[in-house]
Amino acid sequence: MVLAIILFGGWPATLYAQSGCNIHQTVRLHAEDVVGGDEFGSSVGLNGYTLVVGAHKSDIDGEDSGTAIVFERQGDAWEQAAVLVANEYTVGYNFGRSVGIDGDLILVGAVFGDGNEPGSGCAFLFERINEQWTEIAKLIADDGEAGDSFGRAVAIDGRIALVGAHHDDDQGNDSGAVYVFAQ
Ligand SMILES: [Ca+2]
Ligand SMILES: [Ca+2]
Ligand SMILES: [Ca+2]
Repeated sequence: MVLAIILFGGWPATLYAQSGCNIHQTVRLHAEDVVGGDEFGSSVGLNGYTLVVGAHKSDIDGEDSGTAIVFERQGDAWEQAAVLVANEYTVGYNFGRSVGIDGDLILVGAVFGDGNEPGSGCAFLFERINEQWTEIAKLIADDGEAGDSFGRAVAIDGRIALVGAHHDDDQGNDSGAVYVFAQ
């Protein structure tokens, strides 16, 4: 009986299951079209039978634009279901540096994306609609400044999303900040 599932990052991402005291590897995930330097596995998220893996150095939309790859469990296998990119030109964004998932929502951080200022960082919200993952919102900090690293960490639960900006300077150099968004 599977009691818990633990995900480890790194290349390649590997799925482990814990049963009793013994932890054994059950699946080694590979994404299609991943190449050297993409850093697939730099972020991971799991909700039920859907998981998402960041590859924030992917050149899919220009150098280091980044991507996040969605897998869905089909029977005993994890099948690649979507390759997420933002609707805008994302060269250098590092999209996928962080990922969060809850139900039919996925939040993807783009730590060097354009927000309030170029390079202040941003995050993109996707919703699974009719089996298609569709971008529905872009999150930015209204007071974001270049280098804030908004999007280095994200979390989502229901209609509340969190985005970390650990290089924000409001309380001193790189003191950091977390932004809460509610729909
Ligand atoms: Ca790259
Ligand atoms: Ca800073
Ligand atoms: Ca600030």
